[in-house]
Amino acid sequence: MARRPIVGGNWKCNPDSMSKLDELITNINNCDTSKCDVYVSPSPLHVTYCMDKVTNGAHVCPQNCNFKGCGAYTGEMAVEQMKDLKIGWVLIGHSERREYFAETDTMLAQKLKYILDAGMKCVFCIGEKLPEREKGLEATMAVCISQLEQIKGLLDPEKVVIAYEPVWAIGTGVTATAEQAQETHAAIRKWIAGNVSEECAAGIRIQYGGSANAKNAPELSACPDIDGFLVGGASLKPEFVDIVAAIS
Ligand code: G2H
Repeated sequence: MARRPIVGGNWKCNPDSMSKLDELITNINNCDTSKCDVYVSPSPLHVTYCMDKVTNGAHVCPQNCNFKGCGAYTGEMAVEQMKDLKIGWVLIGHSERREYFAETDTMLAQKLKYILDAGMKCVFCIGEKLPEREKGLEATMAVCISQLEQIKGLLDPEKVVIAYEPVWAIGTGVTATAEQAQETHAAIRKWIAGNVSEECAAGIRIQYGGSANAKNAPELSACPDIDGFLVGGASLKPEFVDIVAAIS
């Protein structure tokens, strides 16, 4: 089954000024979205500004959302608010959210159900840390499976994209080799085939994230089970356009 590639730029808690934000938005608007879905995940403060300024069909995809609707949830963003702003995608489960904000698999399953029930789409991040990677694929997959187990009933290729991001590769400049990434993507897909359905496994898009850049994107994007990238550091640079072009 042909899967349309998808590349996201996760700006994390950047940039530190509106003038730099304008430069980043120009970069997004320079991406060719004709053969590839593109999304950008800005800081919450910048989401509505980006909604107004992104003009090339790229989606604005907040980096997080609440686990239930509007109300007394200080500091949170409800998907009802996002829908009202015509936002269609939200990203959850990033390792930085898991690590620094104590997001658990149970909470993330609750968030994903809430997002999908509201009619929105989701990029759901998973990935192992260095000790598991050093033990090999079986230990790596044990982590990925534990992060997928509670959401397997919610996996729908039309509505959910998985971002496989090995934590040891995030922001370190150490990228998974094409062999490591392909092997893990294929194993995730095989697990979905056995635990959800063959159809879901064939259709669901799995992005690679972790020090992806314009240099390594061509080799990674040639792998049959890699359907795009979730890009952090390199999405803050002009080369993001080249990463999108590499997989288109
Ligand atoms: C992983 C990735 C984007 P980077 O966090 O989500 O960041 O490309 O900087 O490793």
